[in-house]
Amino acid sequence: MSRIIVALDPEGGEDFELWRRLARELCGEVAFVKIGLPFLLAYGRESVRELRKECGVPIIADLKLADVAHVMKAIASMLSVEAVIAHAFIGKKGALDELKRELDAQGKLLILVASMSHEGSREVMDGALDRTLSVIRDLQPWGVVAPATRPEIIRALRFAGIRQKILSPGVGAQGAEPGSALLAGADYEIIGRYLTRAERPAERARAIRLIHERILGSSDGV
Ligand code: BMP
Repeated sequence: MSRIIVALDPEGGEDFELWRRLARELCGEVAFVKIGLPFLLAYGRESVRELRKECGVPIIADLKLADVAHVMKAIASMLSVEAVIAHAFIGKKGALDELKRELDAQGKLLILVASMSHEGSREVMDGALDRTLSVIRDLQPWGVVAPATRPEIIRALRFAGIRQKILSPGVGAQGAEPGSALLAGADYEIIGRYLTRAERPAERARAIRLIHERILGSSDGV
């Protein structure tokens, strides 16, 4: 089982063929593909279907939803994906509680952002981590996003008893070493540019999987 989630984030002007090729190349090496607003704005909702033709792994829509319930529910139902990321800090009532019910009904997974990989996450979000954790405990999402760039946050979530899958961005281009988030207790490492800009993406993914395997033990079959 791979512990890599590849983030496909166009930065402007790339031909869709690039992502088609990357998906084809990386599909066998990753657990999930993550797309976000850049991908959807560049290529449209239909592109998700095109992506699927290249790659059978589940797709995560990372729109970091942070809105009132009816808007988030509408967005979630328009996306043909297996999982949806929302911000935890918006709270449950009139927002995440209804989104969770809707996603459960649609058979989609909810992933909540607890803390982010950039420095500014310390300014507001990390100060509210205790309250964010109580939202996570109450809602029991499938997964939680916590930064590879600050592994102490991942450890803090595990110490606080969070049993959800932890998905950690910040590996590679943002400075965290491959494997460092898994070492701290995460389940998956979200990796974008370090893979998508590599000369040989599949080769790099295999090298990362070897690191993961060494950390988790080969019995995991990563
Ligand atoms: P990259 O590996 O190229 O830095 O990309 C990181 C990916 O993880 C991007 O898709 C970004 O939206 C996402 N991400 C992040 O970088 N930090 C967070 O705190 C949460 C994220 O979802």
